[in-house]
Amino acid sequence: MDWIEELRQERKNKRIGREILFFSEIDSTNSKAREEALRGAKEGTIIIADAQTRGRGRLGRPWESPPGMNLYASMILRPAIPLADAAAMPLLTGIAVAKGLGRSTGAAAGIKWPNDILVGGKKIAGILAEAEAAGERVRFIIMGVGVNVNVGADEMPSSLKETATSLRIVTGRELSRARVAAAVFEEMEEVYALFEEKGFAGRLRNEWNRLSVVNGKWATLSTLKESWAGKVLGIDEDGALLFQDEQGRTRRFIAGDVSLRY
Ligand code: BT5
Repeated sequence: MDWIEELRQERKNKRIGREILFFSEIDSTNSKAREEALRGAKEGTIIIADAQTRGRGRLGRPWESPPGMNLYASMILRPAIPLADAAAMPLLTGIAVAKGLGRSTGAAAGIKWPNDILVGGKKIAGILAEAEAAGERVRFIIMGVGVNVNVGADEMPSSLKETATSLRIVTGRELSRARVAAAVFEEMEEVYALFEEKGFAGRLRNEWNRLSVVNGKWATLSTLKESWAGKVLGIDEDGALLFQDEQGRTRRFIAGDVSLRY
């Protein structure tokens, strides 16, 4: 049985992954998921590709997506929430990915705000959220997840050698993509249900802060306009990152990139 069939069996009576559309090569699973969502695909439908030719990150950055070894998946979600609450979606997906990787492989995965998943300080997975609104409400959200599962150190492009890793590199063994994906989707099923029931502010926010690798550290936050250095206090109820500078002034950021100052 191929890994997609194994994953379908695993998810068939669930909500997240009840339907899985597979492509051996595609430009970007997020683009395909958006097309399918516009055509009315049900919540929980997942698009998976073996390879992406134009896998992307935030701000048009590329996501390396070689064939035959990793996970590239986009979930179609239709949460009944105002657009203003959609900022929590990538954060709760970060929780699901970090816990799913831990559960399926034992890797100690943490989150670097807003939603990089790191093991041993190196990026092992990334998340790309793209929402479509209908007035003030969310029509659908595409949650794209890329996980480096079996890519080897020697197969990484040289630009990523210092900053990226994979589950195979950190565990020293070849892993089943079906098992890793099933664990991530199962965790997603749980955090998403909790989010719908109770929102992000309570348990999910605590869980996020527990998994964060930047809390309590000195870091620099860069946006397109500025850089700001301070100590990370954690995320607030809206998912914004709180910083405190040397003078004790606090600031909150809703977007940007964090780099740790060692
Ligand atoms: C992300 O963006 O980390 C989100 C990546 C989401 C990828 C998934 S794959 C399935 C779905 N379909 C898509 O088209 N996308 C999603 P960002 O935080 O902007 O990080 C991008 C940066 O990460 C790049 O500029 C590189 O420095 C680095 N990078 C690229 N490919 C990588 C890889 N495979 N592993 C680790 N780092 C990578």
